[in-house]
Amino acid sequence: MLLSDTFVARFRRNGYVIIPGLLTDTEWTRYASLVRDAVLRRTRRDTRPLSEKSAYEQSFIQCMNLWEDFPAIRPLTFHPKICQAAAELLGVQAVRLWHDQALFKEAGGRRTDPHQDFPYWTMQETETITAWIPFDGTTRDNGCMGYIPGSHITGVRRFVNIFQAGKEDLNAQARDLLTGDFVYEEVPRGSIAFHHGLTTHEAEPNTTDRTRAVHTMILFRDGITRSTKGRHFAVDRAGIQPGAPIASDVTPIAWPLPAGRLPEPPPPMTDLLADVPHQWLASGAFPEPGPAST
Ligand SMILES: O=C(O)CCC(=O)C(=O)O
Repeated sequence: MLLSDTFVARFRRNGYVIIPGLLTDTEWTRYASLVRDAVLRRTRRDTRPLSEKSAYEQSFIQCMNLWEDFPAIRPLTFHPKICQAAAELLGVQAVRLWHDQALFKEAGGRRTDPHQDFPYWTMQETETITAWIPFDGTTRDNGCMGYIPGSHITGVRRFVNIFQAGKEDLNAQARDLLTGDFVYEEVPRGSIAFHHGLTTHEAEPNTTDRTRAVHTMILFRDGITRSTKGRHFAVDRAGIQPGAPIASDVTPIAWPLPAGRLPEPPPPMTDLLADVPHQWLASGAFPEPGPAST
């Protein structure tokens, strides 16, 4: 075991936990720079100021599946210690990657609205976890997360359409999720916050003059099956049918991996481009075809 029983018990009780020391200082610095560069590259054609973006985009810039077109980020997304920690917190033998994503809350960026993650995913079973890596740490001022402790085990599940923030009454949608008070967790640089897919969470606005840079990986128990409803590129790209185990090169095993072997990415998503929700495109979920860049 990599983690102490205390961390595991805290995660199982609260639905989130903050763990120090999974990356070396050298790794931390290197990946911070690589992820920042990748986000700059993905967003280089978007010159809009924050005020012209949608309310959703004002919560964060979202760049998904960086592991596919930025090979230098792959060792972070499939980092053996982070992925092993995720498996231990869930109490499972193996985890797969659903997708990775950078979530950059720009200076002046608004609150991330309260939500659970799991309703966005087309999975039947719920052993899911996000590793949330804030490269400069997070504070109440720059967009730290707030979690409702124990909300992952209340049995409540609710889809909150944060993509339509500003257009829909998200407070009404989220009402059932507010089963307790949010606990805001400042995460020191060097620590990683993990939360369960059913944990209700939000993030504070960024009132500083610096972007809050975060990379995340969403991991799920190997063996979880596709739900009967909904679409998501993580299953549609590989033609996974409802009820079938979610297992393909789009969602590869993240832990355990043979030492030194990282998954190879699937073919790019261009064939699905005609028919995808706009937020996937806006968020860079569909990398441009062409040579991989680092
Ligand atoms: O980084 C944020 O502002 C929100 C993150 C989040 O909701 C998540 O990782 O599930």
